[in-house]
Amino acid sequence: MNRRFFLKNAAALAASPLLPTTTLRAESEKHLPAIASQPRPFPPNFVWGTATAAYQVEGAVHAGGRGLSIWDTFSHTPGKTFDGETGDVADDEYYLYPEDIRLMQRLGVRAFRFSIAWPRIFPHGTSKPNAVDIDHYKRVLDRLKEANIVPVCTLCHWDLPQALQDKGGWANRDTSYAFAHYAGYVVSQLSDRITYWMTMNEFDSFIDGGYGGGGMAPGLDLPLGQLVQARQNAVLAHGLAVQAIRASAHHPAKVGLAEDISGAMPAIEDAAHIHAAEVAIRERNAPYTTVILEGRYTEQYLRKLGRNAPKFTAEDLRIISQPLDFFGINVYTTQEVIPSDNQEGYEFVPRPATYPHAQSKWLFVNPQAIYWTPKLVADIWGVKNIYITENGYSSADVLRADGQVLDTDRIMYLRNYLLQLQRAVSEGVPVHGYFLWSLLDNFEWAHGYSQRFGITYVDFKTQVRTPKLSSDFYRRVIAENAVG
Ligand code: GBH
Repeated sequence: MNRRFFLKNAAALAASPLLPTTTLRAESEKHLPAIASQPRPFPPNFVWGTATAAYQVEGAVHAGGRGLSIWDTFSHTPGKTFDGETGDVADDEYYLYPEDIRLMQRLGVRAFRFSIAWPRIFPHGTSKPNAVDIDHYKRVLDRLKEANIVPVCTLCHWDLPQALQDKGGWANRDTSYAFAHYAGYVVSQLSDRITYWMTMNEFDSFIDGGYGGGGMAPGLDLPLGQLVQARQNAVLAHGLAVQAIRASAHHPAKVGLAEDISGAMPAIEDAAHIHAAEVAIRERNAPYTTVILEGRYTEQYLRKLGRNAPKFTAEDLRIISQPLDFFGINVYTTQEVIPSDNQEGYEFVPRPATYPHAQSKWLFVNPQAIYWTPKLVADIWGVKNIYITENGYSSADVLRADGQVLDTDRIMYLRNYLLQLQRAVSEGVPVHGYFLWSLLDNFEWAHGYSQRFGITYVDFKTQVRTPKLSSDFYRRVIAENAVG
């Protein structure tokens, strides 16, 4: 398209009496190797995928002996979610998974990131596992295998069994051991079908959002000291689960997690700004990524918390910082940093009121997020295997009478983010794959069904799925292994 555009304009210019046409032609030919219109390639083995999570898509909350999770309780509590919406039915994927696997085949994805519902496997939190739903996941995995799609499994995408919440949930250290027990059991049952495992999704979202006054289940607002201990229990659970996965796998297992790094990027790309962003990102992620990758809390984190600092042993830190096979990063947005002569040495720049955002007000659009976040993680911590485990955009999608959803804003977002990802990969940032959030519109937590992240439109009354224009965009990216 760019090439044609260029030629048309070159012709128009050539017709102008003011310019020497011959030179212009020669010049334009020289510049023509239209770099701008050439798709920018990804490496041959780059993994393209899509992502979902159990409570957001499965529905069937009473099928197969499933117990309650904190999201059942929370979404059924008046006033907690948009319009009182719940995940009771969601995308009905518990039953419709063959159809969704066909959607993925149409896209041509190599991998599928999904999560297993903990309350399906341990309906009562601990005690006896429920074999019925192990069989359910075996059927899903066998179907994926037939479709030649590699499963990438998250063990907990926020749906903590309610029975464990009744004993304090993540604020109770016993939950860390219960999680490791669950992880070990699932892996013992499914390691012949799954190689890639992620312990958890986004600590900050379900801990600070769920226990620190945010809008997430279980909807608590604990005193700071207890919140800080819940953070520590969650990273401890991750470390214990990494050990349990490795101990229980009968087949090769690759273990990682999916972390929503709280982003920081240089407002201007010079050495001083980049340094400020490095310092900022390490401190901003002190309770999660930093302690997992460094095996210690930063001095600033401990000093600022004072008497509320986490209680831990040297052994805890060793467990928390188990080496990982890969590091997953969910990238949506970031925040600019400038150097400062304050005590920290950096300052986060407040976003101007005109800063663009998606339908979701928190989702500030900044394509550089997907360049800087993995780059800084690789540079600061020497991480060698990074996957973008989520990236996506919510749009006020409209299903037209002719059956099309023309989500050009989502395409604009994806194209610009993928161009920045290509920039990172071509500079040697070790990102090996990308999982688009999401395969289909789904239950967007406290926002219910009011915010659509899918590249497939879902009519939640009929469960009819309609690929949006962005599906065609992504299909092309995958087919060409390039973005242009
Ligand atoms: C991811 O979170 C989740 O992993 C995924 O389940 C989710 O569907 C997807 O992104 C899209 O949101 O609504 O103002 O209270 C991304 C990080 C953290 C962003 C919590 C929204 C709540 C902000 N999310 N945050 S608000």
